[in-house]
Formats: sequence, structure tokens, C-alpha cells
Amino acid sequence: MNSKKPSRRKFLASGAAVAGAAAAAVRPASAQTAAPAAAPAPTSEAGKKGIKELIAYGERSRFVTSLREPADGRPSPDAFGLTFHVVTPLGESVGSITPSSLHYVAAHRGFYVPEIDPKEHRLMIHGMVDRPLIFTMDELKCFPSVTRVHFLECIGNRSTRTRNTVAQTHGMTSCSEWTGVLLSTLLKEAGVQSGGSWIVSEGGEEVKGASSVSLSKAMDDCLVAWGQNGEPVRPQQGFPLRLIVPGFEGIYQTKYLRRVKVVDRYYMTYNDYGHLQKDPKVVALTNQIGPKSVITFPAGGQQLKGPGFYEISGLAWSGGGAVRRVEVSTDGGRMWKEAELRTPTYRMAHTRFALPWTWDGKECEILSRCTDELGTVQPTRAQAAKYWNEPLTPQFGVKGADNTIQVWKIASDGSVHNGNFV
Ligand SMILES: Nc1nc2c(c(=O)[nH]1)N[C@H]1C(S)=C(S)[C@@H](COP(=O)(O)O)O[C@H]1N2
Ligand SMILES: [Mo]
Repeated sequence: MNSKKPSRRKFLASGAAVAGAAAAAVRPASAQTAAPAAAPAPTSEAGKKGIKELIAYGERSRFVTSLREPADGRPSPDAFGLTFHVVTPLGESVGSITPSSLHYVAAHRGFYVPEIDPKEHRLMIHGMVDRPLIFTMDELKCFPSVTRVHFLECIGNRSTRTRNTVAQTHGMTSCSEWTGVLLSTLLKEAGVQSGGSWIVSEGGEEVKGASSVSLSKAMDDCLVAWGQNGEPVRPQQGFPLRLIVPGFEGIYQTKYLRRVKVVDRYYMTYNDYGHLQKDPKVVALTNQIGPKSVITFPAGGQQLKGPGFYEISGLAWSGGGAVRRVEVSTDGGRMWKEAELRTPTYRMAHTRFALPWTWDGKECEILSRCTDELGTVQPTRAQAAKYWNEPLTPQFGVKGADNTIQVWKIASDGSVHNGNFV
């Protein structure tokens, strides 16, 4: 693990200051006439479900209401009645693991989940191998397994002028603990022949999700996963088996995985069209996600109650490895403060950061900047425009993966807005 530990003394000092600030904002208990009475436990909802059902599989409190929603960008459902992208409600997220039930969903052929009986499911490894192999789920689970925390992110995840909430600007990324067997273990079992340099992975739908990944990545850290956050991979995430290609664009991470073919060239599959654009720079950019971060509170669409103490909180991640540090600015990017990393900094995983802050009630711009273990720093929109040699207008859109810094503008009435396009 690569977490950078702030010095204990520094931490204690800032902790004490924070405790003071927070205490000032909280009404002391002695000021109340009596301790609040414990609310009577309502039984109605729970009562409707049989006790057996409630015992068998837990549900969240009926007071917790965060929900996924269709991504903005194309009508959803569209003219064919299909919903393509569904976003995670990042504005209400805590910690770094996305509940499986709130994981974003991207489906090429609409919000469609093939129903696959794991007993019938097979994974075939073939192509340029010495021993083509077909595995049942039980056979796969006989191999030594690994469990790793990794994010997924869709290439479409970006802030646009029409998007105002952090769910809409950044909700096409989620983070889970995945369990499975390393793809390298299976490829070694099959014996890759010399000349094999790419793999093509295929999913089990009518229109096969398929993606080309270089053999070096396949042999490095790719995971054939059957477990997600302590239970089988969810149907919308690819039950019973999916490929995890850590740090790469979501589209490489084939759900309903049924076939891995070792080949000697980049294949032009249904999924790969987007990677082969005229500009070679785009091709180079669109597999590994750059260092990225976003403040999830206070974020677009949220409302501050008034001047006073707040904890700025957000998520940072990078396809290049672990998050090394996150800086936060509350004055539009002039001054930066180092945020605390609040969760383990796993490689290619979401990391929660936070910074205590007292808002003076004036209009301001807050933003975060991630640096990963390679030392790569998250760019501004201005830097991205310069890179693409385009003028920085509100219309400017980053080509390929957009990992630019998100600016949230806080108005004097405490409302928070997308500050990227002003
Ligand atoms: N079989 C299959 N695999 C797929 C897809 C799909 O539609 N079918 N969508 C891809 C895309 S575009 C992304 S961004 C990720 C999304 O994974 P998720 O739906 O589990 O979030 O899966 C990828 N793998
Ligand atoms: Mo995607």
C-alpha cells in the first residue's frame, strides 16, 4: 500500500481545530430542555415483508433514498425504448466502496441483462494457445483466487454544460471489491504460443460485447471475477463472470465473459470502433484512465445551509496506480491545501479524501486535484484545451477520456453549481 501518512502531530493539531469548529456549530445538549425521546420504532414497512424474507436478505432503511438514475446525454429510454447508461448517486456516497445495488451500469444494447445459469456457463480460452480449455464456474473456483478493490469508469463519464449534479458529471464510475482468478493463471494453464500479442474477450449477449487488450496487460493484473463486494457479481455487472482490466476504460471490462481468444493483432470488434479514431493521440489516450478526482460534497445541486464549518469530501482515482495525494482549493485554484486520504490507497481504486473548511458565506469556487503514484497530475480544462490545440470555450470537449478538474461554484445563497463552463 502506498498511502502517505500525514505527521501525527500535524494531524492532532488540525483535529483539535476541527473539533472546535464543529463543536461551535452544534447545539449543546444542555441547551435542550430534555433529551430527545427515542422515536417509536415504526414496524409498518418491515411488517409487510415476511420475517423470513427480512432475515434472509437485508434491506436498507426506508429513510435512505439515494437512487441511480439514467445518465444525461441521450434520451433515456431512447427512440428504441433502450436505456444505455445509469449513474451512481455519488453526491450521497460515503467511503470508497460503491454498494453493488448502486453500481453504475453501461449496456451497449440497452438496459438488458442476460439471465445466465451459472451451472450452464462456460469460459473458453482458445486461439494461439497450446491447450484450448473450457472451464465451468466450479472449475474456475478451484484456482487460487485473488480479491482486489478496483474502480470501473466509462469513457462517457464527463462534465458537460447540461450536467449540474456530481451524479451526472461523474457518476459513471464506481468501485467494488472484486474476487476471481487472475487471467494470467488461466492463460498460463492454456500456454500462450509465441506470436500471441493480444487477447479478445467476449461477452454472452446477442451482440457480443468484445474488446481487444494487449497480452502484456492480460498477463499483468486482469481478473476473471465472480465475486463483488462479498457476494456473486450482480447481474447488471456481468453475472456470473466478468473481466476486470484494472485502470482501463470500462468498455474493456467484458461482462458475461464467455470467451478469451489469444490473437496476434488488435482486433476490430464491436467495442473497439471507438478506440480507432483518426487522431492517433486519441487511440493512445483511450485505454488507461488518467488521475482524476471530484468533490462529492459540496457538489452541484447541493445546498449549504449558511456560513460555517463543513468538511469538503470527494473521491480520487487513477488508472496509473494508487492515489498519492489530493489537493483542494477553495479559491478557484489560486491556493491549494493537501487533503487527508481517508481510505486505503489501493491501486486503481477510489480513494476518499476530505478537508475541513469554514465557509465565509461569499461566492467561491472549490476544486480538487489528484496526483497518482506515477507523479501524473490531474489537468485543468485549460491544460486539456492547450494539449488539443483548441480554444478554451464552454463548448470545448476533451477527446477520449476526460480526467480534467471539476470546478464547483458556490453562490452566496449556498447553492452549488457546475463551474466548468462559465
Ligand atoms: N458484455 C458486455 N460487457 C460490457 C458492456 C456490455 O454492454 N456488455 N459494457 C461495457 C462498458 S461500455 C462499460 S463502461 C462497462 C460497465 O460496467 P458496469 O455496467 O458493470 O458498470 O462494462 C463494459 N462491458
Ligand atoms: Mo462504457
